[in-house]
Amino acid sequence: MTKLLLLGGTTEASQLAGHLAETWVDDGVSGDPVAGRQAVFSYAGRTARPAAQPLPCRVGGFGGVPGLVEYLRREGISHVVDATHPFAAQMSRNAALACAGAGVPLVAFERPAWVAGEGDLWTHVGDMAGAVAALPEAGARVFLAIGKLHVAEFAAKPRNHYLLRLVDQPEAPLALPDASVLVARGPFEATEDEALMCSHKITHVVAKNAGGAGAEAKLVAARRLALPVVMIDRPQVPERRVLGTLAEVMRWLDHGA
Ligand code: 3Y8
Ligand code: NAP
Repeated sequence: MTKLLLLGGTTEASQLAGHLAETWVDDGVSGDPVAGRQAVFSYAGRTARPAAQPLPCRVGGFGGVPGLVEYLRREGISHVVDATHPFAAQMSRNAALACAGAGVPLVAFERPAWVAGEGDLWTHVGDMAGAVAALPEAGARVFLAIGKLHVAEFAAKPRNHYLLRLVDQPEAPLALPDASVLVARGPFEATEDEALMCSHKITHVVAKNAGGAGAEAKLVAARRLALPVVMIDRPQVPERRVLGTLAEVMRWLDHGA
């Protein structure tokens, strides 16, 4: 009996959920799930209206490592795929520790990091503080497309203008005195991001090295506009097996390969 916990929140997670919904549910005739194979999709609950998934879905934290161990045991989870974002380091850390503790096999399904190409003007920094330090003291017009979690750190350089792109309308006033907010959900298109950055007279872009296509548009636009990009490198996560394609994940699920 296979019962998969799919830790989601990214394009890869949605891709896998769609594939499992097609191949792990019935043949359309019997109406019963294929004997012995189930999957549950998990969101953290960070956004107001997360995209619907074609699998049974749970939303919210598990309660740290102990909560996740308890969940794995209570729900009889036999496999975990960590398809969270490369910056969801806490979740990945908890999954690695909980699966080791509960003896449940785990793989990460993760896209490779972006690498600077011809014409890219990137400055690599190790974390958000490094990104703030890399910006001018004043006069810059910064495209902050990093979500809302770390916006307050940029208040250390209040004399720049910030364009924020958020998934939901902020509930509280922003910690930045000179900012404008765009509410939009990816994936984004390079031509639209180029037009957006031109209309806002952007001089700098701050990005997480998310990898994948969903957040790449602003990097393509920055290259076309010859704008500098402050690239935040990925946080450290514990050693675990990382698979890069849907086919590899399915081989692992179906044959343990
Ligand atoms: C809640 C689920 C899918 C997944 C789509 C991907 C692509 C579009 C691009 C920019 C960059 C950013 C942000 C981004 C992208 C995909 C993917 C991706 C970046 C949703 C989603 C959830 C989240 C959480 C959200 C964070 C924020 C990060 C916005 C759903 C839409 C900046 C990351 O306002 C907030 O609180 C936003 C929080 C975590 C980063 C942060 O730290 O603030 N993602 N994003 C998931 C959950 O609750 O478990 O609402 O439908 C998913 C997606 N966002 O199914 O197609 O795969 O990366 N998400 C970054 O990459 O830098 C936007 O604006 O250019
Ligand atoms: P995080 O900092 O690594 O996790 C913080 C806590 O949120 C975790 O300890 C866990 O709570 C809970 N959590 C995170 N992901 C979860 C999931 N998929 N299911 C259930 N609980 C989850 O995570 P984050 O960076 O805030 O990301 C939250 C979600 O947004 C993830 O699903 C991630 O894939 C998605 N996302 C994040 C980014 C990003 O830039 N960080 C970008 C795109 C999408 P407990 O400890 O209580 O279990």
